[in-house]
Amino acid sequence: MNQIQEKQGRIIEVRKNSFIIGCQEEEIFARLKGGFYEETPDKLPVVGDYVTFLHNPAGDSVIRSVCERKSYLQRPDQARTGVMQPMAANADWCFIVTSLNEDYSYNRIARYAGTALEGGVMPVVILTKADLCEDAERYVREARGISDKVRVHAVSALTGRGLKKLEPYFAPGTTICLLGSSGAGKSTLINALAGEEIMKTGAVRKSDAKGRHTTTHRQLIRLANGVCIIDTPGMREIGMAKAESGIDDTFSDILELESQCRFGNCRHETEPGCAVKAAIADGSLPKERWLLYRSLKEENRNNYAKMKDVSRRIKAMKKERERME
Ligand SMILES: Nc1nc2c(ncn2[C@@H]2O[C@H](COP(=O)(O)OP(=O)(O)OP(=O)(O)O)[C@@H](O)[C@H]2O)c(=O)[nH]1
Ligand SMILES: [Mg+2]
Repeated sequence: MNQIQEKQGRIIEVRKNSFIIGCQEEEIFARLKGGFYEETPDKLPVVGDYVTFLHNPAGDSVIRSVCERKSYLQRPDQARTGVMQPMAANADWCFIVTSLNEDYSYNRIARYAGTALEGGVMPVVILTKADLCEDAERYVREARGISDKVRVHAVSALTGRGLKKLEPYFAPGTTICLLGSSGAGKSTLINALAGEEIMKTGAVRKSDAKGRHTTTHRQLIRLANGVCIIDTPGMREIGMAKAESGIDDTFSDILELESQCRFGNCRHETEPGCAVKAAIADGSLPKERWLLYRSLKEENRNNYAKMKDVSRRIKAMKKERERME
């Protein structure tokens, strides 16, 4: 009997004009109901979303609504058009995957941490390829200094080093989203943790250790132990926009210092009694950390202003279209 039924499922893949929903053991192709096209991009289903849909065993199933999210990862799109690109919904942990070679960057980890915290996801820095690094512990210490909100682990999928320490994150019902550069070892890590080759992996260039975008789309994988993993294609960069509170959370030590300045509106320039300047002078706040905080906040402000401008223009165009109709 080909009866159409309303069901609930989870988005496991987003394609150009269709979605794949995981529902019990089935994978169901679906499209959006018409009304979605009036919505802003953050209202559209993304990998990890729970949705209600009309299941049509004989044809197209139709997504009717997106359930309330407990977390949402997004970033400004790489073309810098002033719109946000959704990455994943309902993740509990965000594994920030960085390999211990040229890929490692304090600045980039701070950006990912800000993005995760802004989205309501706990950041965990996974320093991969520890077998290629002589002093992995030095990087672990440095990465821990990025924020008291991040946990840090050095691992090697090749030797198995550190993988046991990741087990506590794998409680049944948990969703883990992996973010990082191409070639950082995201898919390899998933395979190592799953104990089987679920994801395709690819070699990195010898000259600069960069990958070649082996994973090409975001995908949710359900492991046998009841854990869901969202693998994502490598990112070249991670810009800051709409991440004000995520940046503040990452750099909460600086916020604490700012609150101790003599003047509430201290610009940390020439004012007397500035706690930030005092901390830089006595070495307790590294100057580079302060400069990074300032530059991320400024980038965030500039991108946000651009975004508001784009949405104003879209609204004006929509109004004009309606007037002409
Ligand atoms: N030596 C060593 N190589 C590793 C390790 N983990 C991954 N690699 C290698 O790094 C290369 C890239 O790994 P992938 O897992 O495809 O990287 P990815 O992050 O999924 O890359 P994209 O899908 O392009 O985003 C592969 O050649 C892996 O074998 C490790 O722990 N040690
Ligand atoms: Mg991959």
